[in-house]
Amino acid sequence: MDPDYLPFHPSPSKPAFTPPPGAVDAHCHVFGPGEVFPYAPERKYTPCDAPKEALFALRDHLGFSRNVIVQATCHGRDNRALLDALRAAGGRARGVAAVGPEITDAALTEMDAAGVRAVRFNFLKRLVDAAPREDFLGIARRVARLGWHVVVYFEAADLADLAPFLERLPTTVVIDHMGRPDVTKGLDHADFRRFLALMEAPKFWTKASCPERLTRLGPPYDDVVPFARTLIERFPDRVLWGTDWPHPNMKSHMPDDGALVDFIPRIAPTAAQRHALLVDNPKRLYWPEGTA
Ligand code: 0GY
Repeated sequence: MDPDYLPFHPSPSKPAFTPPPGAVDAHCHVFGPGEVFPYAPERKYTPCDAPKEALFALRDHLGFSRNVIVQATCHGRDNRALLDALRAAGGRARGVAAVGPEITDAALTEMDAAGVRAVRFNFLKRLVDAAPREDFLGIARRVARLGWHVVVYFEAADLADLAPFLERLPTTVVIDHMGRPDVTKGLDHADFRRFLALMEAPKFWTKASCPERLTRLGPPYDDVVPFARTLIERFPDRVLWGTDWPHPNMKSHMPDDGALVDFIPRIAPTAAQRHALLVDNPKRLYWPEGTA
């Protein structure tokens, strides 16, 4: 099956910015290879194969130490490619899985042993069919017992409807891609203000990721800088950063991952901010026991 969007960048540049030792790419994916780990029949897009070896090579090329690998919708609730990558990473990757209410406790325990530390609930209508929120709450209560957290993906316009549900979740909640603001509307728009208000509660975290998805101007993503800077300034201890490699569903342009790394000093201008964003924050959430 051919992919239905652009392939990932074949030769990302070496970034000018050197990440601090221990830096974590806290949002990336592995896809397939489809012949070994087939894509979900219910998927809404077919990705290019993006196997673990390519992800680990990119990690090293960009100067990162660790990855948080996030289950994407093209693999549905079949987490085998994710678990395979985690087991191969030698402790240098943690995972965010997608599960349904049918998941057994034994399967959750097995995932925990492989390095899964969270489940992801996806609310993007173009990516998934709607699922009952009570199911999500039940899953969250179960994984809370393992010390896991919840990662959520939604678009800014849906936050008003989702906020009461998010507030009921019993775990830390990490919100993908800054809650996907419409950057043309500016920082003062009601949607972004609502997002900032939600973030005031200490259980909410977010990822200053995906300028390539949020921009209307294209590289070097000037229109996204104020959003990411605002979040990092206001919530320095609760923001993560990730490449989003291999950038599923990118149809306008395919980012150079080296250029994405060079975006970091623009959104986190001080060394202290960058250390929190890239090392301390992800470590607290994904390697609280310490790293080798
Ligand atoms: C992302 C973004 C996207 C895809 C997925 O699970 C997914 O399929 O998250 C998207 O299309 O916006 O976070 O990688």
